[in-house]
Amino acid sequence: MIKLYDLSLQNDCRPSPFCWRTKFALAHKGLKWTEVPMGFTEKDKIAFAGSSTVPVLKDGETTVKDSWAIALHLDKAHTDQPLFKSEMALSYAHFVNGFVDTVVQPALFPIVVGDLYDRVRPADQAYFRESRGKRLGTTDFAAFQNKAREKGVAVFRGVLEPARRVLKAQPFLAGNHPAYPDYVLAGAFMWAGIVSSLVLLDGDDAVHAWRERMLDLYDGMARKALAA
Ligand SMILES: N[C@@H](CCC(=O)N[C@@H](CS)C(=O)NCC(=O)O)C(=O)O
Repeated sequence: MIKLYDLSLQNDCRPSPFCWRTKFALAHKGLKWTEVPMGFTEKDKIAFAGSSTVPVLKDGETTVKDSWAIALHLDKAHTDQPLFKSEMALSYAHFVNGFVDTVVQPALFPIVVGDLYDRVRPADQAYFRESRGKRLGTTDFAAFQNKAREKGVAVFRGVLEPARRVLKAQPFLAGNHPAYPDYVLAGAFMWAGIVSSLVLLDGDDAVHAWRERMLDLYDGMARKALAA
């Protein structure tokens, strides 16, 4: 039995980009799992894992925290349908993981932070204001977002250029079939798409067509979450 601890916002919507990496990875491997929703201020639920962030995965007797560590664990513990088919595939995925963590998501955060705050559960708003306010230097997230959007959407599209070049040549970052590099980038789009109606991509962008393919995967798992 696999249990995934996932961040929950208002109406139990689940935008965590890191948890989406894990959900895609589990679906890729054909594994079944149940989810345990957790609010920002319900860290007691994941204290058993020694973690203050999600995803946390409980796989039988094994507990794993951190999305990258979870991906490595899944391939070791469940060898069918590998996420990483070679040492080189693993290295490429690791690179994309770092690229999304340090470039893509930081470009996205300022342009959706106001919308994100609006979706945080009332009980968690003070925590979000305090923690994200420190990071941004303001708690007026709506004004910060408005200002950030003046240039931020173009900046965001710009940072996607390395992915765009690959996706002009092939359907998925991993090649003809999706794998972990795709799940990592798709997680960032799920984060934004679940909390915000901001149009991030032009319709003729190769990244747009790829995102549609990602939304269709695994019986439309991600598309259903966006529509909810
Ligand atoms: N490096 C971690 C990052 C996980 C992370 O930052 N998760 C966010 C949710 S998107 C979280 O749990 N935040 C809790 C908080 O900010 O208090 C991973 O890849 O799992």
